[in-house]
Amino acid sequence: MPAQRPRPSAADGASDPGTSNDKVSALETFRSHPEDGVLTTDQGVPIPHTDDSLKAGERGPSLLEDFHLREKITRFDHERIPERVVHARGSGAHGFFQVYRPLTELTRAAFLQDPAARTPVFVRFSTVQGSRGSFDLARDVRGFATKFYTTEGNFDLVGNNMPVFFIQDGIKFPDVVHAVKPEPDSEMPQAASAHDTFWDFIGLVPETAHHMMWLMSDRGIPRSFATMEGFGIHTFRFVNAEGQWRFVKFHWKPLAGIHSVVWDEAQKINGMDPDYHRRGLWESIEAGSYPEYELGIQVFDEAQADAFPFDILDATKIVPEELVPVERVGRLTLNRNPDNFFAETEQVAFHVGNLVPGIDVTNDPLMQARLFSYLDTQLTRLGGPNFHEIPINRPIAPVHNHQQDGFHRDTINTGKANYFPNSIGGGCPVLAPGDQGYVHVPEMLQGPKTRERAPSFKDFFSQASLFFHSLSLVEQQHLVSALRFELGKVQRATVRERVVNEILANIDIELARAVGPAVGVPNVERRPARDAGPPVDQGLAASAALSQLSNPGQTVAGRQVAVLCADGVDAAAVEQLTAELAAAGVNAEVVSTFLGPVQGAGGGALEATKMFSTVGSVLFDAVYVPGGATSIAALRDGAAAVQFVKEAHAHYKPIAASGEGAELVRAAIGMAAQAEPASAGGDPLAGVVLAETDTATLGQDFLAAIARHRFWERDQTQQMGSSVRP
Ligand code: HDD
Repeated sequence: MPAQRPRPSAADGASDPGTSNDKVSALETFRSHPEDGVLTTDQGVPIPHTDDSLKAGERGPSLLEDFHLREKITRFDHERIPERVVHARGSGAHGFFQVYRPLTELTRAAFLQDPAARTPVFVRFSTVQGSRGSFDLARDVRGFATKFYTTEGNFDLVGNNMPVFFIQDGIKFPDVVHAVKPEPDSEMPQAASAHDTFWDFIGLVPETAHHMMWLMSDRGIPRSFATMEGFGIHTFRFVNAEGQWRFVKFHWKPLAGIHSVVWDEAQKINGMDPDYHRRGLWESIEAGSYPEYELGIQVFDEAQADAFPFDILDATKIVPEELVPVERVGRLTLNRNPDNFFAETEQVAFHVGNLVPGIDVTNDPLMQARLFSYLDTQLTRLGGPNFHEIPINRPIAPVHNHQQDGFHRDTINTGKANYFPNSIGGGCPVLAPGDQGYVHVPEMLQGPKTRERAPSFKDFFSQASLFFHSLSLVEQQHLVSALRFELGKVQRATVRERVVNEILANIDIELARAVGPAVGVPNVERRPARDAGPPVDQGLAASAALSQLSNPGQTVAGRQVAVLCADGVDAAAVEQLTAELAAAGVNAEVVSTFLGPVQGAGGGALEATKMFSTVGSVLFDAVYVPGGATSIAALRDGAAAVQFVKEAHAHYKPIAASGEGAELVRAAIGMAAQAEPASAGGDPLAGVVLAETDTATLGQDFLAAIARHRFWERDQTQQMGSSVRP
């Protein structure tokens, strides 16, 4: 029997491979824990290297003969039954995609040729870390997986809401996922990266730096699925009918802009409505405020790629939009909710290898491992090899082949000819003519069979710094707060210290100084990170596309406004404003102390659909307080309405008031101002639209404020980027 693995304690510095900067010697580790033995395969074969898959050349494709890679990924794929081992919590929607212009010169992909054609799609959004029943507003990466049911078969774009990934080679995927998921002894914490194992991994694997920065930024807590970007991440290839190919990166650009919540809201929303994102998606579609995204492409050739200051096969790197602009080439509209969650959202199976003629992969070693993993994991999750027959996975293109039998076979194959070639079945199905079938790009390969990382992958920090320096001051400040929160939850001082001095300090020394002292690392110093190569000048100081503030969007459709009312409310004013909001796709709900009819001052009634005891301001994007002396007196009597406005104000949200409603708003803001130290400065009335007597432009002004989303200038402390900016 193998010996039990010893439990290193927080004080067990000797066993911590990170206490010195020297590369960990396998022998030393073996000496300190001989009962652990050396790393082996499941067959007991010793493994000297588990960070790179076996490739044909250091930048070449992964090899099928890499039994260590396949065993490691296979074991990982089947860890969870029946929920997905990652991306377990998901929400789906049907829709369609339409291309703006024929992309014939770039690709022969059928669905990218005809602007009149609508290609059906199914999209599944997800969080990565949590279980199926976890909450939506975890600080996490969001999956953004799209299945295009094209006339030439299914194309799956299985992306995320961040353009880079934690690791460079898929062989490390089990490691990063194990590190971020709940810890194996206690199964804690759920859906959170703020724990020792995740940050231990980050400190020891500096290639994670760039993605870690995206996760700590506001991108990790999106306002909704409709207000986040999507990225294919890897470099793909477009191939045209002549066989000419170029590299391509895919983007989804949300028409509603890129918006997030603040961390305080996220934590409250998780308690108040754990289904916040799922509900938002569902209700927007039901209301006809369809989430929409434009497909963006960055196309470049080999010569350009060779000149970039990074390797396009490295999934921890972006191609800055300043280097290759994004062309918006089509639109995705999500317009139908699933009929059945399990049958569709749960059973949908995406696969990076679901490619159509005209789109090909590259030798990105992260992508290469994915090409194996998805189909493999789905064999277990969906109970056998026939899951492509489940309605949500079935292509609209006809399927003819000799695959047969297995669990849950739906198709009834007929005839005797179940092999190719055959004469007794008329030779059917025949091969697709060369100009119609899928042909892989005939790339020349050379190089020694090797487990190595190319030197061109070794600059781990330049783009992490570029990201940080591209953020606005307020976004930088949020990132600092997120790092303080996350590292503040890490119990082992050595882990915190390594992240501050080996990771953050290499991204930006001021960033490290802003975080270190708060998390018990007072002596901040830049120390070399493991295996990191020298920084490579990226040729630009900042990239505007990386800041959410420069992407406010083109529509406010889908936003939610709370209208605070009690009996005696100015119902006419409410009806007028909510009609203006509705025309822009904004949903207004009457919130009161009770459900049901709220009497208007001059007769008539409004319907309260929400009450203070079941909702909070965190579930809305903005607040409107209409007039009506009796209504305002009643609302000011109870603490709930004032607290509602006060909290919305503290979260920098747009607030509008008409008539006597302005009094309540002023009182709430006054209380908010008292709560903040006067030295915080700022403009508390920014984004507060008060129309005491003249309401002519109220709707228009309020909608403009909603489009801004947040008013950070209310509070000077949200601008204190000077302490983190270089
Ligand atoms: Fe993955 C699911 C996205 C790297 C292995 N992945 C999964 C989903 C998304 C992504 C959105 C959920 C799909 C759904 O909604 O059903 N994964 C990514 C992105 C990656 C990435 C953007 C890097 C660029 N993934 C990655 C690697 C591996 C996997 C390197 C393994 C070598 N991913 C899986 C998986 C999952 C999965 C274990 C779990 C459930 C499933 O596939 O069907 O195979």
